[in-house]
Amino acid sequence: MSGTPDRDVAAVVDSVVDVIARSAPEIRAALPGRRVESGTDNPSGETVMAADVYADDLLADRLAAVERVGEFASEERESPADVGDGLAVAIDPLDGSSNLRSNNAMGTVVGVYDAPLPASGRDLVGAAYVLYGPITTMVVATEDGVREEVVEPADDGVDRTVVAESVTLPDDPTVYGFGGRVPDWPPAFEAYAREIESELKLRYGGAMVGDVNQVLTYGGVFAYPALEDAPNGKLRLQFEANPIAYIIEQAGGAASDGVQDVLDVPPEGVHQRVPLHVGSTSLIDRLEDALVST
Ligand code: AFP
Repeated sequence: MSGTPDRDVAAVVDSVVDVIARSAPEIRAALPGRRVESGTDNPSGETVMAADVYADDLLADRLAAVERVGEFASEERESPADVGDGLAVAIDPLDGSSNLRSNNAMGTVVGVYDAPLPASGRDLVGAAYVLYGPITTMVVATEDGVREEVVEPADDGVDRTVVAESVTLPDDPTVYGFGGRVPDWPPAFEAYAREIESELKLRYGGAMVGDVNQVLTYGGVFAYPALEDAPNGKLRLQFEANPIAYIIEQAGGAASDGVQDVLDVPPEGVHQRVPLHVGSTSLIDRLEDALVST
């Protein structure tokens, strides 16, 4: 798998992103009728909504059929599936599905790795997220940079319009959003949060993709930190943290688990969790200073 010629890698990433884009209008259209719990939990022990199942099944079938995709893994499935020879694809099919009942933002996250899963973030060759907001947008990161597209349904499937060719975080940070409950934040993170909240505007919607997109658009910091009772935080390295870290770093920002670059976190398990802090480099540097000084 590793050492795939660059031209092949780019073509496979394009094919994977095309599947995500073509599926987005169908996933969005399926949401209204799937706002109920499926009755099952995912491997992380979280409630699975009917919409999670729909998105996962749709994307699994289509991504497994992409030429030169050899491995597929999902936040909703116990272990990766061998689907042939080629790159590895890891997805969170519907991020923020708890927001479905309250009709708030949700997303789909995908990472393409040139290594067997679980893989290091350094093995990512592409990543993307779809944001189901007032409009459907898709942010795509490759070695060439980050672009934003508007994705709309069309008679023959989907209309994709690139609205920003080279997305970078603004120089001046504006917003922040921190997950978990304040009483569960370790003291060092709480002290950092108090500094940040005196400087920036709170934007927290409960879906990582929506909250990260605020940071990408306006500059700032998003974190789902280590908690007193969950030292590895909540977000999954393979499906959420690595792809988001790759996107933010390709856009000129930074991503940390509190101690090191997220992309350097050693992969130990497919569903391993990791504290995630991403955004403007200056704010991530301050976070690491705050956490390592304790
Ligand atoms: P769901 O997919 O279960 O809604 O979880 C979303 C998520 O994984 C991530 O998108 C959010 O940043 C985080 O959880 C929100 O967690 P809290 O509900 O604890 O704030």
